[in-house]
Formats: sequence, C-alpha cells, structure tokens
Amino acid sequence: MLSVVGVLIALQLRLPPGDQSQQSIDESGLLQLMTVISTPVFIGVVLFVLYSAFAFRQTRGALEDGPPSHGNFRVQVAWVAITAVIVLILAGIGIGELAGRANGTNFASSNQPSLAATGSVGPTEANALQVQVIAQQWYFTYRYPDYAGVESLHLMLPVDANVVLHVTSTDIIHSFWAYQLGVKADANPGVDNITYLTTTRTGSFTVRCAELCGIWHGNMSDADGSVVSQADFATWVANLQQTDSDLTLPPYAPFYFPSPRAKGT
Ligand SMILES: [Cu+2]
Repeated sequence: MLSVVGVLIALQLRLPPGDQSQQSIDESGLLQLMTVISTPVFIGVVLFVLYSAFAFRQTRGALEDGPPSHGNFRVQVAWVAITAVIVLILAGIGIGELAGRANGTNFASSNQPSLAATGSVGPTEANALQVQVIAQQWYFTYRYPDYAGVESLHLMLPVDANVVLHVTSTDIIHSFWAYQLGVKADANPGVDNITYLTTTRTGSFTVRCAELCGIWHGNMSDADGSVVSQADFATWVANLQQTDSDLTLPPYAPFYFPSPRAKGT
C-alpha cells in the first residue's frame, strides 16, 4: 500500500535535467524509472528495519541470544528472483540504448532521417549544426563553422535542431557542462571531443566548467546560453557575422594545443 503511494509520488516527480533537449528528456526518464523501481525496495527496507527494531528487540535484563536462524527458502527465492528481474530489465534497457547508438541514432529526434532513408551507419551529421566549444582559462568560446566560423561568448542554439558539439581546449583540461541540455564533455588540449544534442524546447541554460582549472575556475560559466526559435537564431547569427568580433582565438583547427606547444602544430 505504502509502495503504491510511493510509486505514485515518484511518477509525479519532475526530475532533472529537464526537457530542453532529447538527451535531458532521456536522462530524466531513466532517472524516473530508477526512482520508481527503487521506491518499493526503499520502503520495504525501512519498514523491515522499523519492524525488527521493535519485534526483535532484546528484552530488558535478558542475557540469552535470540533463537538461531536457519534461512527461509521462500524469502531466499523471492530475493534472488526479484533482484534478478530488476537487474535484467535495466540491462535490457541499457543494451537497447547501446544497440541504437551503434546503428547511428546519436540523435534521438524524430525529425531525423531514418537509417533506412540515409543508408548510412554512424552518427547522422548531415543535417546537424556544428558548433566548436573552445575552453580556455577562464571562459568558453563558441565557434560556428557553418556560418563562416563566427565566434560568440554565449552558446546560442536553434530549437528542434540536431547539434554536434566539438569540445576542445587551448590551454589545460576543462570540462564543458550544459546541465539543462543533459550534455557534458571533457575539454582537453589536442583533443576533439564530440557530443550530440537535439534541442526540444526554447529557453535559457547555463554552461559551467566542471573540471578544477585554476584560480578563476568558479567563475568559468556562461549563464546566457539559449535555445531560441530557428528564426531568432538566423537573425542572431546574421548579426554576429556583421559585428567584428574582438575575441582572441587562434585560427580554426579541429583542436588546440597549449601555447608552449602551439608552434609545433
Ligand atoms: Cu575550466
């Protein structure tokens, strides 16, 4: 009875990271599934602990041990069976997800051409917006190769779009973490770390550095990330192309090495 109430409450929860991208929707869904499965287990354990604390309590002044226990066949069978079923269900979900990725569905969006339509294996990037995320002490810069390589200090993305993020660093190890979008990737010098994203809802999000990277690490964030309508994105990017950017980034490269080694690259 309590379990039913618990599960009903768990089903009502709005768990992070939210619904701003297909990835966050998937992550929230998985978190909810795990919460729903673990709620009856949690309630069962708490009830058993409370029951034991009262039912099996040593009476005051008693010096003998309680009766020895010799196992309980029914409890043991139920224990093994229930845990096996839970683990197998979760394994099935995980295998299904991995098999989907292997078939080239890095993007979970329904507006993506199907594998049969494209006939390709691997990430379907043909219709995706490419954005390079360049980390350095102590900020992120976003470069849009599809739009003549314009650069921005804020990550702006169109809604209902497949996005490929290429994450790299010019100096030391950072980590790009857009929590509401459900994506996180290490930013390593000399490495092009690729992560995929399908935006589903307009709104703002925050990008943080998630790797201790020096004295201003705590300040390394972009609170003005935005998912906007396709039209707004087009306007924004057109404006950006006209404004002369005074950002001091090295010219485009798939990835960057820290400055002491930059000459050799
Ligand atoms: Cu950092």
